Amino acid sequence: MSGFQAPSPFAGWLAADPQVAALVEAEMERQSSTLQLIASENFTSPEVLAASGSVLTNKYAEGYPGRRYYGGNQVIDQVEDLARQRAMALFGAEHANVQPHAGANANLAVYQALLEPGDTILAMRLDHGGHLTHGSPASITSRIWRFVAYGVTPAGSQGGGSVSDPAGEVIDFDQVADLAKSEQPKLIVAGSTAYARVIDPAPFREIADAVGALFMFDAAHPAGLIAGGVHPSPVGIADVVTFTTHKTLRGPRGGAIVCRADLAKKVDSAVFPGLQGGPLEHAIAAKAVAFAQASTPAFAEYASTVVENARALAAGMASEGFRLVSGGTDNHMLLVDLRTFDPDLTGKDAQEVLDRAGITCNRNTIPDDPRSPFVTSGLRLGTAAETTAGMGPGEMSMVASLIARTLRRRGHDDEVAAVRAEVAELCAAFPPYPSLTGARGSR
Ligand code: DSN
Repeated sequence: MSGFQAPSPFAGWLAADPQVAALVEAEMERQSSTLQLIASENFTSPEVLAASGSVLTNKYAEGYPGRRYYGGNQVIDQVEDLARQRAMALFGAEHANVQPHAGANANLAVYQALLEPGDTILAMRLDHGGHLTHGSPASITSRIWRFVAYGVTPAGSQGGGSVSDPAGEVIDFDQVADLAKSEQPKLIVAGSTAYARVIDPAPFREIADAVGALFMFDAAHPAGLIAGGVHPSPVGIADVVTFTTHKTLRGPRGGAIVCRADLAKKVDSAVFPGLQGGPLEHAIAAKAVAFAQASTPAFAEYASTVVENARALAAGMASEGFRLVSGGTDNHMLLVDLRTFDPDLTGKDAQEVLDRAGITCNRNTIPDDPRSPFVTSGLRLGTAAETTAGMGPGEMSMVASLIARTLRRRGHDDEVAAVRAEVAELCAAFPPYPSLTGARGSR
C-alpha cells in the first residue's frame, strides 16, 4: 500500500493539462511510496511549494532591491529583502545574496568575484568527495582557474591531525597545509558532496591565513545542519560561504551566498550581471520561507535527528557487512564501500537493483576507487528526506536490512518485488505530504 491516498491539489490546478498533471501526480506517488535516500534531496514544505508556484515567477527583476532595471518591482524588492534579511539572521552573516539559481552558480560567482582567470584554487579532489565546480576537468571552472587538489587520509590511518578517527579517510590537513605552502593558492575551498564527517572551518582558516589566501566554504550539503546548530558554522570564519537551499536546509531548489560586508559589492556584481540575468523571485520567496522555517527550534531538532538517523543507518549497514568510508558518519550521509559485502557488486548495479526495490540512492566513487566514476564501488545514502517524513533510528535499521536483502538476493526478481512491497508499506506509515494527499502522517 502506498502513502499516496488521494490526488494532491496539483491535479486540480493542472486540470487543463492532464498530461502534465498525470506526471506530477506520478512523481508525487513515487516520492511517497519509495524510500528517498539521495543525500542531496529532501521533502520541502507545502509552504515552500506554494511560494515556488506563485505569481512571483512572472516578474523580471534584473538588479537588486532599490536598483532594478525594470519597473514594477515594489513588491519584489520586499520579497528579496525579506529573503536576504532572513538569510543573514539565520547564519549570523553580514551580507547575503539569494539570487544564485543553484549551488554551481554560487561557486562560479564567488570565483569570479574574488579571482582573476588563471589564479590558483586549492579544493577537494572530486574522487575523494569534492564537487564538479571544485575543479573537475569536465567543469568550466577548470578551464578558467588553475586547480590543485587535496584529499583524504588513507583508510586505516590516523586522521591528518584533524580528528581522532582511527578509520582514516578524513580530510588530510597536513596535505592541505603542504599544498597551500607549495602552490600559493589565492583561494582555498572547503566543502564536498560525498564526505560523511564534520568539516571544521578553523584549520582551513589557519592554513589560508598562513599563505595569505582567501577562504570559501561550500556548505551545500551541511547548510541545514549548520542552521540547526549541529555542525560548526563557517560564517565569520570563511570569507565567503556558498550553499544550496534544497538539501539539508529543506527549501526550494536553488543557491545562495553569505559573506563579509566588504565583499558584498564584488559578490553581487559577479552574480548579476556577471553570471545570471533575471533572478527567480518565486524561488527567492520560497528561500525566504525556508530560512524562517530553519530558524525554529523544531528545525534544530530535525537537524539533530537527521544525524542520529544517519548514525543508525550506518550501524545497520556495518552490521550487514558493508564497510563505511571513514568508519561512520557525523552528518546526513554515509558513503558505503560495497567491496566488503560483495567484491563483484558495483555501485551501478547496486543502484539499479535498489531502484527496482523502491530504494532510491546514488552510486558514488569511494576514495581511490578502482572502478570508473560511471561504475564505482560505492553507494551514497542520506537521511535528510526520510527524517522529514518522520522516520527515526528504528526505521533506519529496517532500511539497512532491506538494502542488504535486496543486494544479497539481487538475482531473484521475486525477492526484489517482496522488498518493494515492504518498502511501500514502510513508506505508507511516513507520507511526506499528508496535508496534500490526505494520507495520515507524522507532519
Ligand atoms: N548533485 C549534488 C549532490 O548530489 O551532491 C551536488 O551538486
